[in-house]
Amino acid sequence: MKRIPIIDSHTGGEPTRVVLGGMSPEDLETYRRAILCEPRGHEVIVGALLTVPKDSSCTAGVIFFNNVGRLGMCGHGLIGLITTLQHLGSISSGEHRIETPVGIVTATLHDDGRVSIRNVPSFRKAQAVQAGGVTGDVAYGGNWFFLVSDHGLALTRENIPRLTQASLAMRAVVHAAGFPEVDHIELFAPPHDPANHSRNFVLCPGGEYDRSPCGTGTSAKLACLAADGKLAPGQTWWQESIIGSVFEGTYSPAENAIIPTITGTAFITAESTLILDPADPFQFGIP
Ligand code: PYC
Repeated sequence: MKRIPIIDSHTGGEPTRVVLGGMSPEDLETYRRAILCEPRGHEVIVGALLTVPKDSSCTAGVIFFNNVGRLGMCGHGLIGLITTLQHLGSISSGEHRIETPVGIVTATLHDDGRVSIRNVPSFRKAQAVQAGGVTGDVAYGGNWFFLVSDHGLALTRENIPRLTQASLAMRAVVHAAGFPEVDHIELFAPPHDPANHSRNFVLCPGGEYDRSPCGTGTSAKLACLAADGKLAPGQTWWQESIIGSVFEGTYSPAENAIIPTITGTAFITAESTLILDPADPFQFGIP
């Protein structure tokens, strides 16, 4: 029997499954779907494999993965990871450097349990790209996004199947338009709660939608707002998700980029050990 210890959490409704051991990064493709997907989980979960950092100034390294592959960075996942490390008694309040595949992210664990992540440099690559009847920006926030406001769709939970189909179609057109790196689509509309600035719907690479406002997506949004002169350094942006959860975003300027800081809260939901039985025909998940 193979045993993989995990801790589950959610950040703004979006689940993170931290893998504490039982495998190395080289094994990730073998166990990726076994860890995340049915029958032990579901397609929405983002995995976070703890690794030994190459940079000794870092508290930990992490590789994020989902139902279809690896992610460069994951904002909600990093908030979940920090909360998990606190739950384990491995860290306390203060700053912690975490090594991700796209660079070092500095996380601050606040005394009240909130976590702020100072993300990798984020920037807008292309403005006003025409893609199948909509116009949007291509931007990077640790992952690649196509950000659209003129979609004409209602950002409501009842409309999620339609938003998903429309976003999948947009992604195909954006790829054909010369931006094959875009793996997330982010749709914007006015917030439902007037305390916030905006509401979003984020399609993830594997066809699921982010329940949280998406940390890397909010970073990409801040980069576009900064490029348009619509948000000043240090000013707060409140981003609401399709289920109403909220991230707080600010940025500081950098060369041809911004450094976003995203704040949110995660909650631990389970401590568990996954068991892979060689006699189980679905030990590696349902293909
Ligand atoms: O929070 O950055 C994020 C994220 C990416 C995919 C799902 N969540």
